[in-house]
Amino acid sequence: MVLKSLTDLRNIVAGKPKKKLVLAAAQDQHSLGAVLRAWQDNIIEPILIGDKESIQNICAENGYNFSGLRIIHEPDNDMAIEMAVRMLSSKQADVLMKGKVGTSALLKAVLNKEWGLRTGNLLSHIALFEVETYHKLIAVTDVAMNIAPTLKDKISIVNNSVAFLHRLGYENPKVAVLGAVEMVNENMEATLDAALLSKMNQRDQIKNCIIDGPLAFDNAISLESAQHKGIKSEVAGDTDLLLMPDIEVGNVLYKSLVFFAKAKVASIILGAQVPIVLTSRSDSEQAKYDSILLSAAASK
Ligand code: COD
Repeated sequence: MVLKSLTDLRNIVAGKPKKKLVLAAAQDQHSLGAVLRAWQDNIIEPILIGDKESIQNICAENGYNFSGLRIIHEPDNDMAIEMAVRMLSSKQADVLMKGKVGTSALLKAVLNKEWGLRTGNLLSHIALFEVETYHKLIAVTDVAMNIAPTLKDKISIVNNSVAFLHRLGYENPKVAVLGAVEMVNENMEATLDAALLSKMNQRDQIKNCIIDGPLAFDNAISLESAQHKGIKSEVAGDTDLLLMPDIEVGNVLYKSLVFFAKAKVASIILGAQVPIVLTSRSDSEQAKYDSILLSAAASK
């Protein structure tokens, strides 16, 4: 099975018990709007931690119905993050979501050695895009957490992503490892890593997926473009997952898809004890809602 649209996630969520989601530093309009909509739609049971008065004011100003909502008053953002993370590490909830705080502040708390949400695995970010010009959803990793992944990190990022896609119903996802060119160039490290990952996949060192690379972006997503260059590949033109060489390339692709191609997106952090919804401030309320849906679909 492959997913064609983000609304397909609803079918996956429909068969699962409702998840408890903790929103840290909840005084953020788009996050609150998305969380309350997901609550209404019976996808999650929210717990809000943050400045109670601001939360209530935002709800009142935007006409959000907040009666019966669980709000824990903690006006200090660092304390709110810590309380939220501790609630998850002590198994009182199922999903963590970032509210009005910086990405790295939340990630540092998640990585806290004493009370964080580490598992011993590398944590990585994955985004699922619905782009009008592509025939199915396309996943992109890592555009937000690992800054300059080594080959070892890339193996973990692929493994995290493939396990996640399996949970969504994919049997053998097709993984394109991106470079600037499709030939191995000893001066371009991304192409060397790509070739090694492909070989490791052929030798069953990385399982349950088909990896090919290096592939330039056009070859990865367009069969015509790959054929034009004479590339023979099971992945080219039918990629399920794009592996980025680093965070800059990933972040620029993410923003280009959203702002130029008007793509819809949902994203989460994988590899921690629980899924983490970590959308950026520029993401729309719809993207936050779809990310909540994705976190519920990804939860066991
Ligand atoms: N998975 C598991 N453990 C990790 C990871 C990871 N991805 N990254 C770091 N750690 C562990 C390290 O092993 C170490 O034990 C500890 O955490 C601290 O590691 P540092 O010193 O390398 O990392 P930090 O704390 O300086 O930074 C970690 C961040 C995740 C905050 C950092 O990598 C970061 O800022 N990433 C980019 C976040 C960002 O700005 N995204 C915005 C794009 S929208």
